[in-house]
Formats: sequence, structure tokens, C-alpha cells
Amino acid sequence: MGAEGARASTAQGVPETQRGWPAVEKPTPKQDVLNYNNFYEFGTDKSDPAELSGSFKPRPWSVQVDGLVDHPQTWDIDALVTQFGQQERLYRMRCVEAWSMVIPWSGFELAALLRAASPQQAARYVAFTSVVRPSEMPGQAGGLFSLKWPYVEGLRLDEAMHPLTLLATGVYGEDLPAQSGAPIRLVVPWKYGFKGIKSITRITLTDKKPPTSWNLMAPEEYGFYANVNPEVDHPRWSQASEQIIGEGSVFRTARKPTQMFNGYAEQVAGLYKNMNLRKEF
Ligand SMILES: Nc1nc2c(c(=O)[nH]1)N[C@H]1C(S)=C(S)[C@@H](COP(=O)(O)O)O[C@H]1N2
Ligand SMILES: [Mo]
Repeated sequence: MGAEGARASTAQGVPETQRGWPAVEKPTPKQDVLNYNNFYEFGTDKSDPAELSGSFKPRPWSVQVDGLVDHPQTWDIDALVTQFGQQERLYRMRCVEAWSMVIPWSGFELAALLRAASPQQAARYVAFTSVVRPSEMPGQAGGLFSLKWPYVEGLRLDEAMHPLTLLATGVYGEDLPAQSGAPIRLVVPWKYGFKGIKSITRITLTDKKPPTSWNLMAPEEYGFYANVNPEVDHPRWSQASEQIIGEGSVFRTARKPTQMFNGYAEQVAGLYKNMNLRKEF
């Protein structure tokens, strides 16, 4: 971990070992991380993102940071990495579909980029936008099931500033492949995986709660917060336990109990202390 991360962890008074880096679990095998994906821009099957992303071009790429900031800026992807560096973070990943992985990301804290932009007093939320390129992303060209494009996500500003919140540019020590959200994606390890928006082109500070893709599609099923919570079931399935991808066999899946805030409660529960987590799910 770089000096920047060490400073952030000291500033927060949270010991590094409790921040999810290193996590206690062993990483999910690389072949599972890179071939079992959700990235509907390439298709809805778990194998589609790896198989149908061959023509996706992650460079050149720029990320626009704008909205309620004193220093709006459009960053080239390589300038971002040069400026903010790369730390290794081994994080649990819990999909709302009740499966999970443990993934070794590299990237930098979103907080570092937001500080460089200087949020204004009125900024309360951060809105994220994914790329739209139907010619390179077959799932955006149509089909029976479709989210609206671009895929959009959002965080409250304090969630966005939390030192666990990562902008990942690599996985397993290499640049992100297309299926993982090349060249830059969000990772918020205490929330369901769909908050981790991929292939980001724009980050906008705002005073209003931003729209989020899955909430727009099915508001009864997917909330804005989407904090991992074994006590609040999805309307169509239990969230009490999760399938461990990469363990077990076709005859018997491996499962474990789901943890509150995906095991990061000690670090993040304070962000939600006055909220009813059943109503604001
Ligand atoms: N743009 C975009 N981002 C996305 C998705 C998507 O379909 N499009 N799927 C989300 C979901 S549901 C999950 S679980 C994670 C999966 O990340 P992974 O494939 O790297 O494990 O990405 C999230 N980010
Ligand atoms: Mo997901």
C-alpha cells in the first residue's frame, strides 16, 4: 500500500487490517473473477462480458469530473493513474443475486480524486455515468431485457469520501480487462455489487440524490443505498447467505452466511446510524 493509503487510514483511526486490506479470505480464482461477470452492456449471461467484449477499446479514455466542484477537470485515464497511484486492496464482493467473490483490486481512493476537484458546500451526492458505445457493446444494441443506457449510479458524498471506496484500474495485478469494467470502475465493498459501476466516463457532484440504474428499473427490489444486509431480504429471495464462487462443485454449491455490511460494519456502520435500514434499503 502506498503512503497515500497509509495516511488515509491513520487519519480515519482505523487499523489497516480492519479496512479489508488484507482481507482474511483467500482470493477467488482468477479464472472465475474474469469469466463470471455482470456487465449487461455486453449481455446478460455471466459469460457474455468476457466473450463479447473483444472489440471494446479502453484507450484512449477520459473521465470528466464536474458539477458542484471548484475545480472541474477532464482527466486522461493514464494521467489519473500517474496522479493518484495504485494501491492493492483485497475486498469481498457480494452481488445482490446472493453470490460472492474475494477480489484483489488495484486502484486509488475516490476521496483523493474528489479532494482534487474541491467539492462545494452544497454538494451532497456523487453521480457516476458509464460509457455508451453500442458498436462495441452488443448488450446496448437492444435485446429482450434491457436496462436504460447509460448505466448510472450514485453515492452520498460521505460514502464516496470513505477510505474503503475505491476507483479500481486493475485486478489481479493487471489493467482491468473489459469484462471487469475497463479502464476504471467503482468498488464499494460494503454494498451490493451493482453499485460498482463499470467503465466510468463521468463523475458529477450534485445536491440531489442521483438516479441509479437498477432502482429505475425495479424500485421495489433495488434501493439507492443497497448496503449488504442479511436481515433485509430481496422481495424474491433470501439475502441471509451467499454462494461462494470458485468453491464447491456442480453437485454441491459452497455457501456461507452473509455478513452485515459485507463484513465491513466496523468501518461503515456509523455512516447510517440514524437510518432505518429496512426503509432505506
Ligand atoms: N456499467 C455497468 N456496471 C456494472 C454492471 C453492469 O451491468 N453495467 N453490473 C453490476 C453488477 S450487478 C455487479 S455484481 C458488478 C459485477 O462486477 P464483476 O463482474 O467485476 O464481478 O458490476 C456492477 N457494475
Ligand atoms: Mo450484481
